[in-house]
Amino acid sequence: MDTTKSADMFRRAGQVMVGGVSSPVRAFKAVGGEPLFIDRGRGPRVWDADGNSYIDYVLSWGPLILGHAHPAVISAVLGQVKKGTSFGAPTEPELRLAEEIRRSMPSVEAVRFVNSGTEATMSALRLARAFTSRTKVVKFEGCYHGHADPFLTMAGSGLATLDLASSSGITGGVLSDSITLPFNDLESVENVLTKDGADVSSIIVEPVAGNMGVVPPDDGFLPGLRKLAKENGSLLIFDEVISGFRVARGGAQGLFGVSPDITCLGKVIGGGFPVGAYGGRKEVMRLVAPEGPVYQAGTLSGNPVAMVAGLATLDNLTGQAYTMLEELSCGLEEGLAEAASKNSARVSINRVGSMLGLFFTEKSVRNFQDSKLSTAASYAKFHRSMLSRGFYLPPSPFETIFLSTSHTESEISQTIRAASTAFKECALN
Ligand code: HOZ
Repeated sequence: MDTTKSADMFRRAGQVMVGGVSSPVRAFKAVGGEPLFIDRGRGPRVWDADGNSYIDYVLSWGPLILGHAHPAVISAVLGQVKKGTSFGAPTEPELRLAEEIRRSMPSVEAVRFVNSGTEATMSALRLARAFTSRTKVVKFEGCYHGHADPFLTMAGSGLATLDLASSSGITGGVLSDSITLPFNDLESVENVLTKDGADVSSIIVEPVAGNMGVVPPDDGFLPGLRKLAKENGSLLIFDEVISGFRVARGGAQGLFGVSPDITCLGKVIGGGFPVGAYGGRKEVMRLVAPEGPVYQAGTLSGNPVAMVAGLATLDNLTGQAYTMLEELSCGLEEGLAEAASKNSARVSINRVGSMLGLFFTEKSVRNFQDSKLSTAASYAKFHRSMLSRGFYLPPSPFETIFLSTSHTESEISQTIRAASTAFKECALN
């Protein structure tokens, strides 16, 4: 496969962009080789700068649940662009998207749009602190809530990929307000609340963890968090930036029947444009300016182009679309498991809807420590082998394999066939 143009551009990018990329995981450090420069995408495929085509399972890290360049999204975006791209004033599309979110997620009685998941979680924590007049936050190892200071310890995604326990540049004071516990371990939450509960403003969790590979909540974990938070007078924050509108129309909270106090959203609700949102009970949200004293603002917040792209995406996420996604994703899970077993590759697969995590360990993965048992070298080898055959997987074992409604059984069976060979290569080493 000729990737000369990507290689040239990566060299040029290295001169003028930090690490040659705009976000660390994209640098391919965990899988070796160099990032591809992507030129275009359509449906389940992307094409790199050299014209090579790949079946895409990154999907812009989750937003593109309808696949690339979906006609309804493109037409909505073009229609809005012709009318104007940003007004810094209220628009009907943001109102309609807020109404749609409210309909799908009844816990979100009022919402505030921002520009990224990071802004959403950072603002949600500020709000929880204001509402409870408490400082500390309980969070979980391997969950990733964007790159605001309080969340950057023992986090998943890029930190896990680069094996960083935390980030430089964060004060000890900030970190001392964050309590990080093992995912799926209710007992540790109970212990912390017994000891420090009076200081705990909130418990934040990815209800389906998607930044340490995919790790579903154990039965009872989310309801347990709900109960403990309530008893302690803390707010429960669901970071549904990845899972919102992805694992079900009502997100993980709809799927598992647990209502948080605050929900953070992003990715799918922007249909491939920069977006974030946080929302929850009116009693909590009315503390946000201009109704209340918690300040938070943004020039491009509720940007109409992102809003119409999100609306077009949600319009196309029918019940049938979710059923189809479930069937396809189940087919991929089963096919990969069978291919691995036939080729003596020791893997464990987690899946919730169209989010799939592939771990090179036999142990079933329930938390960050388990996910770190996945052999990094095997994932890297598997990734390179798949890429060379035209399959674009996340360049880190600590990310999610995503499917879209544009993938079909044909792409799934091609993927399973290629994976079979790739697993064989991994098992030989
Ligand atoms: N926030 C993404 C991980 N869940 C990574 C995005 C990127 O590096 O582009």
